[in-house]
Amino acid sequence: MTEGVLAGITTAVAALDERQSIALVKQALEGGESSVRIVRAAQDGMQTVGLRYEQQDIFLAGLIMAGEIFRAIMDLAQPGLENELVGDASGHVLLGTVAGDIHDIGKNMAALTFRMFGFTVDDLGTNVSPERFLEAVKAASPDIVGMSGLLSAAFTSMRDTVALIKSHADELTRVPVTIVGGGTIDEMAARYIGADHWTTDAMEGVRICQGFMEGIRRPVAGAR
Ligand code: B12
Repeated sequence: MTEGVLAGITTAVAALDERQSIALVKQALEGGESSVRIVRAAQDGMQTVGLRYEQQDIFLAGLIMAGEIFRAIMDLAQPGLENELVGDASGHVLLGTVAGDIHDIGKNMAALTFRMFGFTVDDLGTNVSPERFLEAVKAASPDIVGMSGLLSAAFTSMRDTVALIKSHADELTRVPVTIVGGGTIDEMAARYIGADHWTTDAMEGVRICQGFMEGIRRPVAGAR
């Protein structure tokens, strides 16, 4: 039954049908469905919204509507996410949506997921310039710099940010690992950006960073 409800959520979000999206999310939650799976289903619907926009089947108002629907779904799913996503990783993440981009739904989800797994997150907000990232890296010495963005133009901002941080490595007490995220990033974009890691999924991003933190904590063989 729940697979059908999840598919219904994807379809309702894609159709920008707020009432149906909310009704199905409530039904899924009441049926004991995982909040992670519910949010993933909604995220798939958002991809279709993007395609509809590209094909000029919907316009800017449709994107705005999609954002509102996703927010409403997150309000319902968040308590469940907080129960499901638990971990005791520690590590400090500096996070922001890069210059020129104001998409923040994914960034906020990434922030929530990192926090749920025990990371400390400093969220710099949206439209964050490379210089602002560097300034914050110098001030806070984070383990990880996470950059979010969905626009093609954001890939250039990500590339500039990664390059600026690397070019100041000798002034930093710790060179942070860099990870970029966003549903429009692919292998080719990732290669262009040059960050250490990339992902289109917040959970996967957290796992990558957990692995990185474990790696730096593991004592070197033979060391006292
Ligand atoms: C909703 C939406 C909007 C809303 C955003 C609301 C908000 N507050 O964020 C509004 C209406 C503001 C908007 C505006 C625009 N948008 Co828009 N938008 C979308 C849409 C439909 C969904 C994005 C979304 O929220 N997805 C759901 C979230 C949860 O997914 P996500 O972001 O991928 O995040 C997940 C992972 O990627 C990951 N993640 C994200 N960041 C990070 C970071 C780290 C470190 C980690 C580890 C993980 C991680 O975690 C999340 C959960 O798993 C997309 C379509 C798409 N394919 O994405 C278009 C899309 C991104 N928009 C697009 C466009 C063109 C625009 C506008 C230029 C439209 C216009 N003419 O004005 C403006 C740009 C404004 C700007 N300067 O940024 C295009 C971009 C095309 C391109 N390649 O450049 C897209 C792809 C639509 C399309 N197919 O044409 N948009």
